[in-house]
Amino acid sequence: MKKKTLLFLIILLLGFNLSIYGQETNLLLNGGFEEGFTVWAPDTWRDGSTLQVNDEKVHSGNQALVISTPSQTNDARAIQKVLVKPDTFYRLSGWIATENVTAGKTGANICLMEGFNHAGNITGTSEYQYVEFNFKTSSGHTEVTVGARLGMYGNDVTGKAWFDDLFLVKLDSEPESYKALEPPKSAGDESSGSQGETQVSQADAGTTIFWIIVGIAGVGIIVLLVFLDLKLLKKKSAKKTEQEDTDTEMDEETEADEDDGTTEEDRGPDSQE
Ligand SMILES: [Ca+2]
Repeated sequence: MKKKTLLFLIILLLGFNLSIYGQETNLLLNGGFEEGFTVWAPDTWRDGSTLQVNDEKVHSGNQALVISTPSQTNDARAIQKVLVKPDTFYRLSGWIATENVTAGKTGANICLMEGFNHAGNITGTSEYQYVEFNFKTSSGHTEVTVGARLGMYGNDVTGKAWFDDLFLVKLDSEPESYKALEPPKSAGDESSGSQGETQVSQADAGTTIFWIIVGIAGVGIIVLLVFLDLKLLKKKSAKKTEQEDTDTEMDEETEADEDDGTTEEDRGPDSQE
C-alpha cells in the first residue's frame, strides 16, 4: 500500500470522528423512549396516575411515553437528571400529544424540575406538537432535572399525554430568546438525587465506552494498514533479494565460463607442447 493511500485513509478516519463531534448531541438518554422506561424515573405528586412506555401513539420509532391521570387531578412526570456546564446555553425540545387534558391550567409540557421553566402548555385534545425552550445555566449549575410532565406545581390536571423525541442540546451561541436560570438552591429540592446521579454516571459510562471503541477501531485500522504496508515492503525486498541472487548466480556462472575459456586458451599451447 502506498504512503499516499495510507495518509488518505487516516485523514478520512479523523474526518469521520470530527463529523460525529460536530453533530448536536442529545444529552438526554433514551429521549425517544425506544428503550422503554430506561433511565427515566416516574415521579408523581400523588397516586392515581399511570406512566407507561408503549406503541399506542408514537411520533417516531416504535414507542413513546404516555402519562394518564384519569380521575383525581395530579402533577405527574417522568424525570431524568443530566449533567450541565455552568453559564451555558441549552435547548430543551420534544413532541407532545394530548387527550382531554384539563383546560385553564398548565397542561402537558416538558420542563426543568426547578422553578416553573417549561415548554408547552397543551390542554384539551391534540395531535403531536413540537415544543421547545432555551435556557442559560447559572454559574452554580452542574446538573438539571428534565421532566416530561402532565401538570405543574399548583396546576393539577386530569387527562392523557404522549411524549416522544425529547432533546436537550448544548447551544454554541446565545439564542434569540432564553430563560436565565436562578442559581440552584443548596439543598431541599433534590427529589430523586441518588437515582438521577446513577443515571448520569451510566450516561457518562456509555459515552466513554463509545469513544473508546471508536478509538480502538481507529488505532486497529492504522495498525492493520501499517502491517499490510510492511508486508508489502517485505515481499518487495524479498523479490529484490531473489533477483539480486539470480543476478549474482548469473554473474558467477559467466565469470566461471570466462575463467574456463581463459584456462582452455592458456592450456591450449600447453597441451600442444
Ligand atoms: Ca419514539
